Amino acid sequence: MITIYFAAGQSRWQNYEAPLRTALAEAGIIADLSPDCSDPAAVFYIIFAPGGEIEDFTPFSRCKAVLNLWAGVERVVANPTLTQPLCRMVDPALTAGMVEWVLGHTLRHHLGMDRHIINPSRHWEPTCSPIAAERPVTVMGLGALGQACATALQQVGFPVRGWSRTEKQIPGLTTHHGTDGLKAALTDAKTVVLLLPKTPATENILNMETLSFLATGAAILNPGRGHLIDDLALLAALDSGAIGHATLDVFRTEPLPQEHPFWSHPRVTVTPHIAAETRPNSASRVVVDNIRRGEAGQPFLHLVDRDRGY
Ligand code: NDP
Ligand code: OXD
Repeated sequence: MITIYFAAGQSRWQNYEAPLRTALAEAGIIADLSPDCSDPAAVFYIIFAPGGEIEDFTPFSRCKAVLNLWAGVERVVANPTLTQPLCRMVDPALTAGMVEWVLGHTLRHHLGMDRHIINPSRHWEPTCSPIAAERPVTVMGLGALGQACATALQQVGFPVRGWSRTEKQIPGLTTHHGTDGLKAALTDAKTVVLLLPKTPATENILNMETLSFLATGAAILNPGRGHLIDDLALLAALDSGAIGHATLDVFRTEPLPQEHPFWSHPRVTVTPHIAAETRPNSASRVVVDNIRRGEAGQPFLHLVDRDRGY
């Protein structure tokens, strides 16, 4: 019998208890799974989410892994008390959700859908949009989510460039990497999708200079993290028309404060950090697979590199 502490909050427990118990049973793992913990030293695995119960991991002296329900780890990765392996969420359903959000919002801007959806003056003006092949898209971040989105966009017909920290070769995509590759990745892009993690190196990656590399009127989609964009530089670029629209799902402060100019800007769409949710059924199978691996002495999947910060 192994002890698993669900330290991701009571409200999540409602949604996760049944799927986790099912996944454990399917994996043949007999476990004491609970959202309460009276003896931290008895815990073998912690299922974690930011804002949950644990700030100090020190008492969990026999814990084999901390299994984060979020893909992003910036709120736990630098915790100095965390010495156990940290695994992040790579969930097929979360990835599918992100692909759908990115495709949907890319196509909204590409097709100019707003012109017809919001047309109170009943203006009849047939226009012929360029096809996807004429509208280059750049995906910043080619990890689990970025690669899936880039590939889906490419399959729709967009010429897709990707940018990552290390060099990559991905069929159908033009790839760039590192600081030296940033300008080539962004130059003349009509749509930019940000799927980078929050680390010191990615802070303000879209700023006054890098925004100027994009095609005039480009659309920006940010489902990554708020700090990836210099907000003031973006607002200035939107005001001047250099950037046509920004669809933002993540912000430096969440919920986005009521007085923030993004709410009222005509060229900004705010979505409330819903681009891709971790889905309990599939996420439970991911978590349990890592527990199974830990018990079988196999390496954990989706391990976070603490030095890199993601
Ligand atoms: P991954 O860790 O799989 O991928 C991260 C990518 O970013 C990698 O390609 C990595 O490069 C690249 N990268 C990291 N640092 C740099 C850098 N300094 N310069 C260039 N590239 C860099 O993450 P995921 O794809 O799973 O998720 C990405 C982010 O999406 C999460 O961190 C989270 O912030 C956000 N997210 C948002 C959600 C939402 O609902 N809005 C839901 C889930 C996630 P390399 O491959 O070379 O290491
Ligand atoms: C995540 C997120 O990181 O929802 O999983 O942003």
